[in-house]
Amino acid sequence: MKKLMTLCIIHRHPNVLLGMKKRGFGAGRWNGFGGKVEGGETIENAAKREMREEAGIEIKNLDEIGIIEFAFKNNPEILEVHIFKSDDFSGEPVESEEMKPQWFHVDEIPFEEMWPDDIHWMPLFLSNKKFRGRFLFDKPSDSNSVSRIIEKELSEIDDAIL
Ligand code: 8OG
Repeated sequence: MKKLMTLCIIHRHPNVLLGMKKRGFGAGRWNGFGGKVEGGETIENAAKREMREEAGIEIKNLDEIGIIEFAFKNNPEILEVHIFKSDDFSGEPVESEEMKPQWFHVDEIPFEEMWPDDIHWMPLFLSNKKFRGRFLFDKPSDSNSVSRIIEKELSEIDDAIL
């Protein structure tokens, strides 16, 4: 069973826009903005909608940079997360019920307070290299328990085939 998800990070060098997730899956962590793709919606439109809902900004243009599959041990569900980058938006990021946005310098990304896989693919993201990956975690993650990566595959891929 696969669940399609989006994750969008605004990158206006030397800063990136992250949000502190206030509730639900991944609460207590800094992350990009995103969520589930709904029926009848393109993945790109889902990414834009989530940015609007979670940070109050309107994305004009975005690029798909990576696709990562996440799985948790003893759970057949796979989260297929499509990772987008944008520097082209209107409006000012505002706090929503779900996220508290904040700009970070690329040298000060708070990896200790992020999903443990992010430190692996963020360098590719920041240097505009496209990638595909798969991470298996030992257990589902919530704000009270640390989950660890038990399998990791990550490769940079040709621009044309993402
Ligand atoms: O709708 P919901 O709030 O559950 O969406 C979860 C968000 O978290 C969605 O944007 C996808 C994203 N996400 C995962 N796993 C991981 C991960 O390992 N790293 C990062 N950075 N984001 C993730 O679902």
